[in-house]
Parts: sequence; structure tokens; C-alpha cells
Amino acid sequence: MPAPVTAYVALGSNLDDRRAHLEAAFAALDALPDTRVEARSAIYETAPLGPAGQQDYLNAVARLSTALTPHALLDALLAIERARGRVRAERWGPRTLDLDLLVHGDAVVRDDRLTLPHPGLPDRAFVLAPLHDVAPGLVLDGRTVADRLGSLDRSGVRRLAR
Ligand code: A4P
Ligand code: MG
Repeated sequence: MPAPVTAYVALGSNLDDRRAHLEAAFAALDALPDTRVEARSAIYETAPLGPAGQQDYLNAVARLSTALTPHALLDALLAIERARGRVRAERWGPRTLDLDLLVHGDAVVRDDRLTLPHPGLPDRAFVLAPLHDVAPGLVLDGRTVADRLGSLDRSGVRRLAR
């Protein structure tokens, strides 16, 4: 088994019981083989990026320790999404549960199934705000999460009380 690495997963939901979907996802991540949830961010309510008329999202980030490979972890994330009733319809459209693999150790991947680090990461406040809770000093493309978040408009992102 490969040595465990630190990985970050973004959680998003804007359909049905959003908080229940996120809670189920945290539990499912912690139950994956050779994987542990080491830290979880607060939950944020965020204005939707994408087609108009969608409900606001709840977003969060999990910090994992995992010995799964990037592609094995991606497969596991897709299986968790399916188990929560995710139906793939329009791009950026509403979804019960979206799990994105943000970073997996120092892996750099670009193939037809997986892009790492996740391309939306550097400039999305709804990802960087929760990521900041669990990895403020993580360096993305030469700049820390804290630095990147500081230069973004955070008006659509609201931290919820626990
Ligand atoms: N894929 C490639 N790289 C990755 C990766 N690093 N992590 C592939 C996860 N998946 C990755 O994903 C399509 C395919 O991307 C997967 O099968 C996998 O092989 P998807 O989840 O079906 O597609 P999507 O999410 O509809 O599209 P996309 O472009 O991935 O959208 P994003 O970037 O995930 O954005 N607004 C707010 N406020 N909060 C949100 O969370 N999320 C989105 C979706 C839009 N607007 C949002 C939010
Ligand atoms: Mg996705």
C-alpha cells in the first residue's frame, strides 16, 4: 500500500436537504478504505456560480489522509455522489451532492478523467473560504490559500454557525 498523503475534497450541495447531503458525505469519506477525515471546514452558504435561478449552495472542504491513488479516490467520490442521488444534467446546474478532488499530495494530473490540482480552485471564493479553514498555508501555484482568498470578492460567501 502506498504511503498516505494529504488530500483535499470540496463538498457542494444545492438541492433537497443540503446539510444532510454534506453530513452524509463527510461520513462516507471517513468510511473509505485506507482513508480518514482529519479535519473539516465550517459550512458556507454561497451564491451559485452558473445558470440563474438555482438555490444557494452549501459548500465545505474535508482534509483527508489517504493511501488511495488519485484515480481510486476519484472513483470513490463519484460512487458517493451516486449514492446520494446525484443525477448529471446540465453543466454547473443544481445538484444534490458534488464532490471535487482539489489536491492530492503533490500529484499533477491531466487526463480525460481527472485534472489535479482542480482547475477551479485558485479563483473561487466558495472553495477557498472553506479550504482556508483546514489549510491556510497550502500553496497553490506559488500563492497560499490565505493570500488568494484575501484578494477575492467574498460577498457571496457566508459562514454558517455550527
Ligand atoms: N474531473 C476532472 N477532474 C476532477 C477533479 N479534480 N475532481 C471529472 C472531480 N472530478 C474531476 O464532473 C465531471 C467530471 O469531471 C467527473 O466525472 C470527473 O471525471 P461533474 O461533477 O459531473 O461536472 P460538474 O460539476 O457539473 O462540472 P464542473 O465543470 O466540474 O463544475 P464544477 O467546477 O464542479 O462546478 N456554485 C457554488 N456557489 N458552489 C458550488 O459548489 N459548483 C459548481 C460546479 C457550479 N457552481 C457552484 C458550485
Ligand atoms: Mg464536480
